[in-house]
Amino acid sequence: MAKDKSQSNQDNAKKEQLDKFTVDGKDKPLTTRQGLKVTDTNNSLKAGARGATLLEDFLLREKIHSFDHERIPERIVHARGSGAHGYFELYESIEKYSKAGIFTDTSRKTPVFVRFSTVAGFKGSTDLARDVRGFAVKFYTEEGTWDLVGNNMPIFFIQDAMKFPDLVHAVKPEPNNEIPQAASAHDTFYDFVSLTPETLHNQIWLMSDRAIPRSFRMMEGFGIHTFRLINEEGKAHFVKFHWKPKLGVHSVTWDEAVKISGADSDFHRRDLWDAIEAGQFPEWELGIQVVPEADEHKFEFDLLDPTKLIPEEMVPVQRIGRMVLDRNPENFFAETEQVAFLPGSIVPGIDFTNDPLLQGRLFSYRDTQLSRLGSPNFHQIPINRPVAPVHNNQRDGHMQMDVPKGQTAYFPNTLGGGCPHLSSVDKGGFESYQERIDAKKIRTRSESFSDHFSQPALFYRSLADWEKKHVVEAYSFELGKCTHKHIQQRMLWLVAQIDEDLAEEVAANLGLDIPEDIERPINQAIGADAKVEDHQPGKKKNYLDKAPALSQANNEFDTIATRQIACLVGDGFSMEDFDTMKSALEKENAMVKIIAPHGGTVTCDTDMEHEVDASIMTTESVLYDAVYVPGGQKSVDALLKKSKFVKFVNETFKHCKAIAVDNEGEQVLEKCAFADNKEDKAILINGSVDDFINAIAQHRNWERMDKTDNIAV
Ligand code: HDE
Repeated sequence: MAKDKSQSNQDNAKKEQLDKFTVDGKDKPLTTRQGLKVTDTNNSLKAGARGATLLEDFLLREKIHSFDHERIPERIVHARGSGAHGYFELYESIEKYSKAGIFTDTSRKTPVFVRFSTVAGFKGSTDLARDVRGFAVKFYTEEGTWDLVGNNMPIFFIQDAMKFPDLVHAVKPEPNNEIPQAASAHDTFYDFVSLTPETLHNQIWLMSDRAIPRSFRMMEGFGIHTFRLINEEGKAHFVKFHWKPKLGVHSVTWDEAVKISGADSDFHRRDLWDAIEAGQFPEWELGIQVVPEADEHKFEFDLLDPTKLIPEEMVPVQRIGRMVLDRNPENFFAETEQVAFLPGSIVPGIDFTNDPLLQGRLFSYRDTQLSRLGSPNFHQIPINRPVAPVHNNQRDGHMQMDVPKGQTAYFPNTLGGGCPHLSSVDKGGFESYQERIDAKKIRTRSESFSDHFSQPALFYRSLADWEKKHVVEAYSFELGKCTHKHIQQRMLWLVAQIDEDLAEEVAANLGLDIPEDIERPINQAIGADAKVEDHQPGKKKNYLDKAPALSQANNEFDTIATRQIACLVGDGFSMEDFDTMKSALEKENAMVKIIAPHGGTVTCDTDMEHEVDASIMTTESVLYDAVYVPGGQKSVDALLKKSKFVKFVNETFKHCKAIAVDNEGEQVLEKCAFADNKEDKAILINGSVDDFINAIAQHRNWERMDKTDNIAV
């Protein structure tokens, strides 16, 4: 039953709700928190102009007191994040799988708030850390809030919530000196990883380009755990959730990541903000992999094991709807910082499984909000308020914002007319899926969870050569930062179980041998009495030669929308060259930025003034996706006077990006270290604009990679 979308009262239900709490000081007098108008907020009340400040000064005390308490604890993990508002809409009802309104009503535009994050770094750390990215989505549905709190990688490091504090303590800065910040490349992390082979799958993803995305807008998202969808008849299907970005999945190189961290540590945050402000709304499709309950044991891995993915080649991803982010928050703290995601927030039609990691998360998130936001009433903070009505008998606590009416706050009651009343399942009441459980109480790990090598090996096999090279370099960097040889060697042995060639290349870079064998860690942490030999990872299996969907080489390369193109010019540049290129790029929604020897304006050869976006002193090539140098002798002479322009182009080459020059612009290439490499398909000399656009859409020309090692920048 599809109604006209413009009539949907959910269209901006969350926005309308937030608007009621939004405060705007424009054209208003400054007041105290009690509403008293203020005449002076620059000087405290004193006895004489130079004299002692008076305790009486309630204006000073209120201002300072509020300031003293501005900070709240940052998230223990995922502290650094960026958020945006948007909506989700469904293509076609999937009622055969789920009865959730969001999955059956195609007329709805469900409001969402999304927060992307890094995991290990503190709140002020760099966006470009090598790390997993959080991808948390809050759906404000008519039946209650559903939080899909995922990551940009489809698997997790550990299989059981019990190990989460150990994992996080190992990767966070070391406790004695709080070093290093936002980095996994240190001893404690690899000490833990090398003793915990279940981490190896997520670990190799962490070594891949997925860990250094070009943009939040160019990342996939995954719910990771297997969940359940429940239909109207109460029948369940297993499901994995995927987010597929419209702009494709793209990353930067490690050399760029390191340099971006210095040039603009807010790179991802700014990129998301700017794209939305420019009306280039990021978009993802929601995909589901559905497995009938009867097929639960049909796979060579356990569906409940969060260190395993279901290859898309075995169970295809069905794209069922799309999410668009179209509005930046009004206030970072009120919205992005105070948003509280709870994997336990689900709606009828969606349910959990017994994945032991998911089960632990159901407790942790609500718990952590109490210390982070300070009160069980955190759901009343505007960003966290459901758009579905809320009525219950939970009362009081710090910062109660609502004023619950009536004499009763208990159930059952007669004095309150039995209200708020219960709902039957057919009136939308939630009922847990009635899974049959008949088991012994036992503290252990299922044998079916013990295969730790097959999927990391499948992942590595599925990568393109350039991606494999990046993985080798990442392991070499990370393990090279470890200062204990026994940790490096244990890691080399484990990596060799995944792929011997990979381990050999890393070992050569470290100047170490791969040990024949190592003192085996206990695979499954089952206590002091465990026999080491009984708890080793299973033998590597090969149930699929390659899974092409795991490689970034096999994704969308058909758009240059929002790509940043640096146009290097000085006074006197050719307006004809510039204008032709700029209009063609902007037609494809790319962003053309003028980089000049100075700030202010530059004048082209038709005497028109153009606003400079950045002077060469304030910017770096790593912040752009491609470079263009138009003709104009005077302009090129000005560029060649500042060596940073040549460095800029050399670096663009090194990072395998597209380069175009027209007419006199070619003289800049002549000064570059790759001047004898101009045959490259992503270097356009007086070439066609379409070829340049296509080269940018390809993201990088990785065929160039072997020629970049000797470019010293
Ligand atoms: Fe989280 N995680 N996590 N996590 N997680 C938190 O909750 C936790 C896990 C994820 O933008 C915390 O509100 C445990 C997997 C995201 O606000 C905390 C376990 C996945 C975010 C917590 C996991 C995630 C968090 C810290 C193992 C991907 C940021 C602050 C059992 C499916 C949400 C907070 C945001 C945040 C606990 C494992 C994703 C401490 C115990 C697996 C995206 O509660």
